Amino acid sequence: MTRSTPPLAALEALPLPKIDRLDLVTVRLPFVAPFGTSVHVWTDKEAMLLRLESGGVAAWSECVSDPDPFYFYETNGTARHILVEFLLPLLEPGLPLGELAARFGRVRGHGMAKATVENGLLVLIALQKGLPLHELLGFPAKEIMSGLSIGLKDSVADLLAAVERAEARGYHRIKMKIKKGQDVEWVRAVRERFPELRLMVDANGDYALSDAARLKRLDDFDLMMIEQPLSYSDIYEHSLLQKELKTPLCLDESIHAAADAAAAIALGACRIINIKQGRVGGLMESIRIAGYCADRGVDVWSGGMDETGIGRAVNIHLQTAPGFTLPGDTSETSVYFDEDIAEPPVVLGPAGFIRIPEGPGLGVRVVPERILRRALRWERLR
Ligand code: OSB
Ligand code: MG
Repeated sequence: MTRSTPPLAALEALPLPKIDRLDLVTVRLPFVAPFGTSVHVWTDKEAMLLRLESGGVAAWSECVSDPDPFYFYETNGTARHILVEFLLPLLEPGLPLGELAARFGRVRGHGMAKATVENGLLVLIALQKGLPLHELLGFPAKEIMSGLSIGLKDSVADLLAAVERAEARGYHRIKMKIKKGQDVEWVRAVRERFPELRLMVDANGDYALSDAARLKRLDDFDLMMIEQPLSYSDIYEHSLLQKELKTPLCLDESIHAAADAAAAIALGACRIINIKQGRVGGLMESIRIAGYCADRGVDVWSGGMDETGIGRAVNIHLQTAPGFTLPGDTSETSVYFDEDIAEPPVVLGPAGFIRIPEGPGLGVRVVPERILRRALRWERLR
């Protein structure tokens, strides 16, 4: 039953290093352009970073929550609360990572806060062993597929221009955001202009089951999938909708853990799953879900939270795991930031692929001056 399930046991057995110093730093980076969705328009990235230091080695990790609860219930504020009061006090030198995950299990939900710690520890251990993160996870390097998420635009002309730029750049697939009243005609315009494009849409939960007839019209456009058309917490109604549609549904917001993926698959609520490592509680749960889905013929891809170079690199390493068969929301840094806090930026290679950053840990270098310049808050916890 667990054919593709990779050896998580090796990761669960890793002993925690002794943490000499712990810092939480909140940075704000302006976006190159506002990012519009059916739930909110973001104009900058406010990210909470965790810095773990052990024996002179420092690892950075990014909490993927936003300052607001418009996409997901966790916020930078709730994540800070959960980290400081409940998760970080559970760290203990020598404790196996799997036992830490079990201790974290007592805290219900708050996957983004949990992921911040688990991912940071994995990066720290990788750095200490001199291994690239993907190698510590147990997966060989490979070229990572690219994908771009295009936000809601003010006009069809703007949308077509954005798609044209992305297509010329070589992205492997393009996702466009939709919302009620900005859907069928907008998708039609893109499809007519780009008949061959690998195209999908993301509604971020804007529709109700009573909109099924409208959503069914999207079947005409050969979309790879429709992401989270119905409510952010729903699985059941997606299963009813999927029966009505030819186009595969993909769940994002509704999937918080392997158990949700199992329920969604059993109910036929989707044929594809978007795994955001933060939303599901970290790299290990992401690998578990991807393996579970692979065993059942369900494709998965890595979502994104318009992360800085730290979270972006985590998503890239994750995609070496078995099961990540589709291009994800892994785009070039320049789509979001003129200047990131990590180097080098993500760029697309000639065939649209992304190379895994080389070197131990994430393979990217966090630039301290840039963090200092962008820091809203710097809190030393230990
Ligand atoms: O629904 O996938 C989403 C960004 C923020 C919140 C939710 C979503 C997104 C994206 C952008 O679509 C993905 C990215 O480029 O990182
Ligand atoms: Mg989504």
